[in-house]
Amino acid sequence: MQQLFKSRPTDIFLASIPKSDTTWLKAMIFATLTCINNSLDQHPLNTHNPHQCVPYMEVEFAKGRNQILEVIPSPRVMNTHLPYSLSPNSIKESSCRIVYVWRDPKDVLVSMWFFAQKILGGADKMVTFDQFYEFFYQGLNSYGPTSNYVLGYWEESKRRPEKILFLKYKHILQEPVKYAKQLAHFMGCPYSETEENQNVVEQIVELCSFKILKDFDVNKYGKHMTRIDINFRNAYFFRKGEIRDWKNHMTQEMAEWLDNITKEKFKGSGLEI
Ligand code: PAP
Repeated sequence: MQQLFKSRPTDIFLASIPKSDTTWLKAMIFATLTCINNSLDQHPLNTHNPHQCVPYMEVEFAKGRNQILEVIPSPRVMNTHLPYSLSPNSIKESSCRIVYVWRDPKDVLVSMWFFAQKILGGADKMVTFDQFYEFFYQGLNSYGPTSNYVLGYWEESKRRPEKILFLKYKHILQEPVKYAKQLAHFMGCPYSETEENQNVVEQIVELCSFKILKDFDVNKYGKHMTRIDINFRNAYFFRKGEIRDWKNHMTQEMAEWLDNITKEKFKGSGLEI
């Protein structure tokens, strides 16, 4: 992928640590780019899971299907879970844009644990929450320790704000319309005054909301990835969609330990939990 992937200046990448909110941002970015051509009650998101609408770059490469990425018309939207340091140089060097979404690592951990339980199935493969916490605490997480990961994107977003838009899950949840507008502006397709007056932004936010997306048949009963050993149901990408669910799963002490590591790593960076 490092050698073969050629980024286009118009590309938009969604980057995140898994379980940070990729599904929602995929829906928002895709809906923003396609709302002009679709009435929202007939929009493809009514019948397609957001992961079917926006390809996952490294999975396409891993499956040898990278040609699929070549034929997507511009502007292409893709997601990646790669740390910034491992992104292909062509992404770093081109004027393409990256939307990064960050979530409190404690909520990422909880979300990841529930997801892992569902996809791995059989009790023989299960780890307890406490074991999972221990791995996470040591930085043993898919794609690496979360603090190092996020700092890579954070530092670059400070250096090149025109290239990386750094968003936080909790902020989007609190003010989705504000962030939907910021997202559209960053992607180079701001809403027109007419669209704003017609409440297009509010309608897109509603379409992409947890409560609406999760109830579409495709997201309740569908599948979009097939692997013999792993069971990926679309429903697994919609669990609670809340902040601070960690309070229901870890002790205050466990939370403080994780926060202390994060704060220590973030020291001097300007980034806060
Ligand atoms: P991925 O990295 O495997 O693609 P991702 O979408 O980043 O997963 O994370 C899933 C989380 O986003 C789930 O969080 P939870 O387990 O704490 O509930 C999921 O519920 C949440 N999520 C999915 N869609 C939405 C949405 N439309 N609004 C808010 N949260 C959402």
